[in-house]
Order: sequence, then structure tokens, then C-alpha cells
Amino acid sequence: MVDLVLSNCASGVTLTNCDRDGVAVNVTNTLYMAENTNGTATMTIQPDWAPTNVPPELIHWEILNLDNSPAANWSCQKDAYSNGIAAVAWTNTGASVTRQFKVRAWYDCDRDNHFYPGGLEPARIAYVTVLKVESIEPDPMTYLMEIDDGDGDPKTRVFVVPISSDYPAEAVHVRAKILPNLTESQVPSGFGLIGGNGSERLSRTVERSSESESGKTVFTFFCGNVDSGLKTTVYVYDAKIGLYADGQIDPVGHSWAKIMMDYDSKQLISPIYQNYLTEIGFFPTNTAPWLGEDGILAGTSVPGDVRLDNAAFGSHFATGQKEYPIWFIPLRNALPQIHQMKTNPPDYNLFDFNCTDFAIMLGQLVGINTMDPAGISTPQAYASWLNSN
Ligand SMILES: [Ca+2]
Ligand SMILES: [Ca+2]
Repeated sequence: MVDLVLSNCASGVTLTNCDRDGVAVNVTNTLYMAENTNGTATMTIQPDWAPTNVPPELIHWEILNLDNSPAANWSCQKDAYSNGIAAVAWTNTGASVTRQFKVRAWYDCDRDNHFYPGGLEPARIAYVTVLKVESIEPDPMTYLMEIDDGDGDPKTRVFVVPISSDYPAEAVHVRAKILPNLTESQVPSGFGLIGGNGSERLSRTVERSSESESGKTVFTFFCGNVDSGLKTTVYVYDAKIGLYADGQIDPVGHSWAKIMMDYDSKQLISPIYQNYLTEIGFFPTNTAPWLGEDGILAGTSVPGDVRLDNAAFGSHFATGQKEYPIWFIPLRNALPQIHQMKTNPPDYNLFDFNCTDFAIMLGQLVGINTMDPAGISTPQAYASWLNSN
């Protein structure tokens, strides 16, 4: 191929082409790339010249500002080309703007000494638009909120929203806001959101209609193979409190609670407080006397004991129960208080603050009001209340 072209030049066949006023290049596409990345984007340039089979080693490219000065903050390089098609790589260290560049090309007609530019003007204009991803965030909706993810990085964000018992449940709509403000169809191929349901580049959804749809979904935005650096995580949480009472009289009744959360959302809770996402019950300490003047049955306050997991209910089983969905923020605020009561328990008083009062209070801590705790609260009354409300 090389020899063929050289012989053509030598024979003068291509001299007319070489001599013509400018070698045009066709730059057909606006090139997009991510903001402030060190990555590259490629642009394919088709030289519009004859002969068509100019060998690659004879082709030269030049990228300039419109005033012919070198393009500051940008660099380009010939990456690969053959048969007159060049891929130009651009490296962006600039801001989020649309830049115009001149792309011009020429080729050597004679390898021996005579550098014959096939025209330096006019050059075609290439548009390079730096695409900035401003945010990835869900549309506002009831009970959806952003929480501090604690990493000090504004590019990473966390939102929480509960599962919904509505039918149909409103899905979470997550959108990417970008500059320039392109429409869905204008966003170049290979650019767009990753994560969630759907194939649109600027918006995705997360379903939340059932317990099985609880969990986390991570959204990122890629500009070609460049990660925009933004990461938004949506947790659809399934948080509940179960309130239980064993209303049997013999030998003695008991009331307790259970706080539940799906596995992914649980990871948003400090490990020390995750211990309280379980059954929680309240008892007098084992050494407290039941009988006598100083005994529990006489209404004396004795040291209390908060017990977790199976110890929260022991051999009791619920004759009355009810589960309630709870919201993230009240739950997160309640857990340190529960931890405080576990490590420094309140006194137990059969008449004023017994296991049933404690279970009622746990509900209140996470925003659930059940039976009125005034007066002597019994497991029997609570079991009945939970079954009938
Ligand atoms: Ca963050
Ligand atoms: Ca009470």
C-alpha cells in the first residue's frame, strides 16, 4: 500500500490532491467526556481526501484552538489509525464547558525530504463537550430522606425510604442531573446511570412494594468508561417493631418487644446498636426478692434487667401480638436509649414499671403508641389490647 501511494505521488497522480487548498477532515460528532477526569475520550476523524488509501505513517494531525494557539489544559494524541481513520484521544484537565477545536490533517506526498502539507487551512471544527454530572438523587417522596453517611464526601450520598404497603406502591425515581442539560436521547451512548431498574440513561427506579424488595441499590454514572465519581445509594428499608404479650396467668405473664430490620439497611446502624435489632425484654434481676415487705409483690422497686434475644421472653410465648412498620430516624434515635437502658437498667416495679410498661415504652421510643401505660399494666391486658387493636 505504501509503495502504491508513493508511486502515485511520484507519478503526479495525487499531486492535485496534495496541492489543493486544504485537506478537510470530517468531524461528525460532538465528543463528550467526564468533568475533571484524567481519562481520555476518542473521536474518529475521517479525512476527506484522495486518494483514499493514504498510508497511516504519512498522515499527520493537529489539534489547535480556534486562534491556532495550542489548546491549553487539553492534550490530544493520535491513538490509532488506518486507512485514513484516526482515533484522537483527548485528555481533559479543564472545566465543564463546551470547547471548540480545530482539527486539521495533512499527509506527506513525498517521503524524501519534501514535506508537502496537503493544506493547513481551512480546518474543520471539532466540538468537545465536558459533561458534568451534578447529582444523582431520588425525587422527593413521602418518608424518603437523605442521611449523613459519615464519610465527609459530598459525592457519596445515602437515602433511605421504607417499603410501602400501598398498592401499587410508589417506586423511587432516581435521576442524574447533568450539565449541559441534555435530554435522554441526547445523552451519548455509553454514558448514563448504572444501577436500579430500567435502561434509561438519566433516570432509574427502585421498587418498594414488598419485604422482598428491601435492600440497597447503588447508582453511579459513567461517561464512557470513566466513573463520574458520584455514588448514591438508596436503601429501601423494612423496619418493624413487634410487640408481644403472654397473657397466661400461671405461672406469670410477660410482655416484650422485637425490633427488626432487613440485612442491608441494618448496616446503616452502628454495630454496637445492631445488637438491639432483636427481642428485648425487661425483668427484675434474678436476685430480687418476690415476697416480703421488700419484695416485688409488695410494690418495691428493685434493680431491673434488660435481656435480649431468647432471654427476652424465655419460655413465654405470645398469646397477643402485633407488628408495626417503623421509620428510620425514630429507630436510629431510639437505639442509643435502649443501649443506655441495657447497660444501666431502670428499676423494675411491678405496679409502676414492669415488663409490660417497658414494652409499651419501647414502642413509644420508635414512634408507636399502643396501650395506655397509666396504672398497673398487665400482660393479660396487653395481650388483649394487641389482639384487638
Ligand atoms: Ca458522603
Ligand atoms: Ca403502667
